[in-house]
Amino acid sequence: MGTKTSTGTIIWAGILLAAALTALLFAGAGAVGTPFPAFDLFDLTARALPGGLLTFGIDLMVDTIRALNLGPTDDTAKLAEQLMAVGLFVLLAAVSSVIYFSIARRTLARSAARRRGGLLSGLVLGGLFGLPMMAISASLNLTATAAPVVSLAWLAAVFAGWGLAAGYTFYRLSAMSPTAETEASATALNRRQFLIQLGSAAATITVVGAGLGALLRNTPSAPPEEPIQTNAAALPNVDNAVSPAPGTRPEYTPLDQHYRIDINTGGPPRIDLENYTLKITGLVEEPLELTLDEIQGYEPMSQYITMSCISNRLAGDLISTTLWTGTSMQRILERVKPLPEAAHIKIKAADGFDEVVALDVIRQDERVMLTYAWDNEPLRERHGAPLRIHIPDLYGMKQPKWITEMEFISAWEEGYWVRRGWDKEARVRATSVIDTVAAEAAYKDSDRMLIPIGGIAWAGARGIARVEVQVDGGDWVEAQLRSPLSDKTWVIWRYDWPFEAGEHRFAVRCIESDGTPQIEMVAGVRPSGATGIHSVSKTV
Ligand SMILES: Nc1nc2c(c(=O)[nH]1)N[C@H]1C(S)=C(S)[C@@H](COP(=O)(O)O)O[C@H]1N2
Ligand SMILES: [Mo]
Repeated sequence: MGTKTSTGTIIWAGILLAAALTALLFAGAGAVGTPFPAFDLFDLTARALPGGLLTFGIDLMVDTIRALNLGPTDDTAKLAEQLMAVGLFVLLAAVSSVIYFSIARRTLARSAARRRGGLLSGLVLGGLFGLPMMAISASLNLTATAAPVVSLAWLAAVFAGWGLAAGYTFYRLSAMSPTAETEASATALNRRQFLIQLGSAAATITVVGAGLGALLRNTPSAPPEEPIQTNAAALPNVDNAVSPAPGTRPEYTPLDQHYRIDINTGGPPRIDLENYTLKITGLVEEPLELTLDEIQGYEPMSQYITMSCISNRLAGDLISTTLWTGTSMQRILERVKPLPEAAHIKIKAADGFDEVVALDVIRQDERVMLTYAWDNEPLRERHGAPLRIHIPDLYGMKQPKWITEMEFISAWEEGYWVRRGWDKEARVRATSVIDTVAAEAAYKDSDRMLIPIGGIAWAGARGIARVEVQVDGGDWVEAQLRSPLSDKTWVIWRYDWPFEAGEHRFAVRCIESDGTPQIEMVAGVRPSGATGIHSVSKTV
């Protein structure tokens, strides 16, 4: 590359090549299930980052999503994460090739064997960038379905191809550098032609590859085998006299809408369900491996459960309710017989996530449950198939999905998010939310007009005694409560407000079963979960 090849051209070529590389890798992941190193690199980065920085990044993302009203927090955040992963990867590849171009420009430009030198050095670039990426994917990727040799060969070929393309680009750009004034205009034309060719080839690969990858990627999971019951008609409180105010969220979350949060950029870890076993290790009389059939052989128990992410903002959408079915952990304890010195279980998951639960908690509460079904169908992949745990009264961060091993240990340890600065206990904070001020559903009651206001209140397994509503800073008035689906689900409340025209401010608070009032002081989600009073303004 001579003096006429501007830095701008070099950067432009680097970006084009990096985009094509990324799209090819993405297409391979979608078409044949090879690893997508961009996601693996991002997982590596996210896991290595200090907890505070990571939380700051996630917070920023969630706040942006909420501020811009970009849709459900969980899906949008996952998409944002994936776009950031792709951006980081493209950036790294582009920077690598720009560095390569500038080194080659200094060392090779005058060499007579520029073509061979370009291709060889390009191959070296491919190796220097590709080999670490392949190592990261080899050790971190949990989603690839292709055979390891296929993945290896494909990644090696794509990175080598990218390196060769960079080498060839260097050669073409440098070969066309003008050596004398007279050739200047002809070579400039050549260079422009080559750049146009490079641009269109790279753009085609990028668009086709990205499209193909996206198209083939999310093969929808098979329809549920036998949904036993998903309709509200069978819910335990159908006959309750208090009906939700119009616009209140569904009391029983449709499974497709249940929130989903986990640490995996590229999707759930793949688990071979055919050969799955749960390993029980550590301080037990009988270390063993339990098959799914064995676990399902115990008397099943079903519980309606509301679960929330500790990152759920006040009135956020990271909270849902469904029917959980599984085996009480007490049955498992009877089977494996913990040794006297065992005090906790370290629960390990296929994606590297882990948490710890005390044996005392299990002994005192039969409802701690190894869960294999949700909404009367086998647990879905994204929600932790084949096994996850339920521990009453705790935020989702304490409840691993995709469980592979339970190690009985003597001393408490910090779990995945606790090591990253979140609450050690993560007991849920009581919360209450206004879902609707249903002005359009106003109705006449004797001589007054009433407007139904409604929403949810939840205090984990501690239960809700009372919900109160306040209008324009006036007295707190008691709302009606619908009987909840269970003692661990949210309660639907409703207040039919004597209507007055104008703009009004509505606030809600709840009181737990034992009389503890909801914390009114405003706190953000980190480290212990959000608190504060939810209020909305509306002109009616
Ligand atoms: N293995 C594993 N389990 C996990 C997580 C994870 O990242 N990996 N995330 C936890 C968090 S933070 C939450 S809020 C819940 C969410 O469960 P859901 O996605 O099924 O709603 O899963 C928990 N269990
Ligand atoms: Mo969470």
